[in-house]
Amino acid sequence: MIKNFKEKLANLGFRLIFFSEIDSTNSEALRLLKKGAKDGLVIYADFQTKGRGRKGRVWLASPQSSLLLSLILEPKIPQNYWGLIPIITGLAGATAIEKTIGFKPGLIWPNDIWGKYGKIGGVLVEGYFSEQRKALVSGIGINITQSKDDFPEEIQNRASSIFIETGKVIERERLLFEFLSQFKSLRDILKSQNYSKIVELYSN
Ligand code: BTX
Repeated sequence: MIKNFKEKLANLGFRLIFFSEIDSTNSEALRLLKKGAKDGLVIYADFQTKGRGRKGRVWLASPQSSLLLSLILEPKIPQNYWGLIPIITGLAGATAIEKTIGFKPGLIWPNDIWGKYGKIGGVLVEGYFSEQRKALVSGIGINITQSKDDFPEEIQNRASSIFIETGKVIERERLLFEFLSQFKSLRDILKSQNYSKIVELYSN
């Protein structure tokens, strides 16, 4: 358990809403944006009944097995650089895994996190554009505790988890905190418009 968790998140510029079950954290983030939710809100869940991947695909994760969250973002950078948001989300995920457990996963462009035994994580970024506001929802799913048998048959040979890769179990809250810390650092680099630094970090 991380001490003063809420306060530490607030220092990073985030507020968190938790759901033990939700259809999809991205869908909830889009609904909350409609109701006026602001930059820095994190929608975090134990379980999704309709977790979404890209292009109408599904994201499958059994209860409490994974890090599942979406960030509401109103990026303060020119809109033609918003395409870097999926990149920094995936990079924050991969770096957080490395910092938490010492295992460095690979990143496959644009937004997949891979280990030796398959895909460990994925990123889904969606836009919210109304007359008044432009915002993004950046969602990430990272498989933490699953064994191969825990995945549905159709993805067993392609899906992996931190446990499968390392044989170790990590505390989800620690990964959550590390992910948000990494995301904040990368976002600060984006804000300073040092775009080449992002490309450099992504390529290493
Ligand atoms: P993607 O379209 O690249 O990957 C989806 C594909 O990956 C599926 O078609 C399936 O083959 C495979 N797959 C499904 N579940 C898993 C899994 N747990 N591990 C490995 N492979 C899997 C990647 O989409 C983007 C995923 C984003 C998920 C997050 S979770 C929090 C947020 N809320 C939400 O609904 N989506 C995002």
